[in-house]
Amino acid sequence: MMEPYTVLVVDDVKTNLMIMGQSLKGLYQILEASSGAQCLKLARSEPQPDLILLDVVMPDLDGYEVCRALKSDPATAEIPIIFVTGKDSDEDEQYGLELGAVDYITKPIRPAIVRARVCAHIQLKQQRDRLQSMAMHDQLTGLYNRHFLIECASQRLARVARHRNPMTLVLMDVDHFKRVNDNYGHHVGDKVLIEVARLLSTNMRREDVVARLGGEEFVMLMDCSLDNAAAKVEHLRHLLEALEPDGIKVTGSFGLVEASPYNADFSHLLVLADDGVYRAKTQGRNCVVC
Ligand code: GH3
Ligand code: MG
Ligand code: MG
Ligand code: MG
Repeated sequence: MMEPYTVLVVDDVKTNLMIMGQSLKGLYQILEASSGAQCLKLARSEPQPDLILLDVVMPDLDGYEVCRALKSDPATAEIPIIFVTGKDSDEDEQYGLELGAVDYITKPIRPAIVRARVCAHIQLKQQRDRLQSMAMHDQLTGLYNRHFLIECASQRLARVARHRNPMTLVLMDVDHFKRVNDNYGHHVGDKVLIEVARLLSTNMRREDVVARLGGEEFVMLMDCSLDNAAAKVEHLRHLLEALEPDGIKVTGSFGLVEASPYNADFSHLLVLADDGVYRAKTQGRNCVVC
């Protein structure tokens, strides 16, 4: 049940790698590194290890330096590190923990202790991953939620301001959705929202962000100019019209706005996109307004 979790074991002595590998066998996927440099390389590549067992005394980069490097890089800072080392003074242990390690085990290696501590920390990691995922996704549709959207948008908008990357924000509001609930019930309304969400996410590129802002409103962040986005969204509008989830005709009104270095504030962009949606509604719905 825990197989998908990966533990990276780092030690310059082969026997140590073997003993630790043996003690975790069957519980986790094991990766091995025999130097600090190799550890950094594996920690930065996909799939990322879920935990690192890290020796301290190694030629070249020692474990403390490796830990410092991992903790200072946002891409690896969250990986739990357990030191497994012969350095057994209180000062060493305190130093290791202050560098950000979650635990400190002294050699000689006791396989049962290594296993028990790894299991405990992997369980914590599992819980944290679950909470993190819940905090960023919408429960009904599985899309990103408003909270994540705001975080992600501010990061992307910073890139727009700094590097002039193009970005277009799309707001979509399902037309007369209240009627779906009124005519078919809330449960069917929910199913329609799930189908609409699936259509949006399967027709966007991987780099694009698709989120449920709330209710029957969806936001997409597209890494392209307004013209390109408008063409894709027009296609999407057709697909939505043709979807007919549960045999119900569903359409949407779309408002688009392109971000620029001078206009890179998410809430302001959202107001402008909402204005587009409002105009789409007054123009008879089921249309795209830029
Ligand atoms: P318009 O074309 O002007 O947008 O009309 P509308 O009916 O879509 O707009 P309105 O804002 O009046 O209604 C939105 C409806 O969406 C009302 C609300 O009950 C429904 N709704 C919001 N969230 C959910 C949900 O999670 N599930 C279901 N089934 N309905 C929801
Ligand atoms: Mg060593
Ligand atoms: Mg609405
Ligand atoms: Mg609506």
